Amino acid sequence: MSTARTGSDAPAAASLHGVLRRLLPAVAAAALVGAVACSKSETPPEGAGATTTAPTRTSKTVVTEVLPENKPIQVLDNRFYPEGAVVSSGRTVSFENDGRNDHNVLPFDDGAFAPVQTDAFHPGDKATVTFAKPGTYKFYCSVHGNRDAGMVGTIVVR
Ligand SMILES: [Cu+2]
Repeated sequence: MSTARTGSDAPAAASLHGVLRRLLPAVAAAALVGAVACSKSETPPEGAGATTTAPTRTSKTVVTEVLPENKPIQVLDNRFYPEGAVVSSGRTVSFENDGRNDHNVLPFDDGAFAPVQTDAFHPGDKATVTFAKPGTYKFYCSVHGNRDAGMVGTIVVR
């Protein structure tokens, strides 16, 4: 039994090796393309400690757009607009439910800011959140998503 087993395993391992060897150039090429795309979108400052590990970073949400003083974060069906914004510390950000559904605005990290609850945020409602300290505040609507998907936004407080 054991000899039959090793007998059938060996060719499988060998062919896997062959497959890997054939795939390797393609994988390397894909990684290279990814690295180029990454460095292009991220544009790391020259000589600012950029290392070869940089391409592994997924620059998914780099928030740079400053939220104008009188502009709210619109809460739509089903997204926040803008999805990300930079504000100065101490700023009160207003959230406006411009959708046709109830929504809420919950911090990823419980207690990071006072949440806007669903029963206080019907269509047409406005709510304000004050961000006292600098940091990155991610938020989501639990009615239409979670921390990983759906209605998710980010406010960067400087
Ligand atoms: Cu929602």
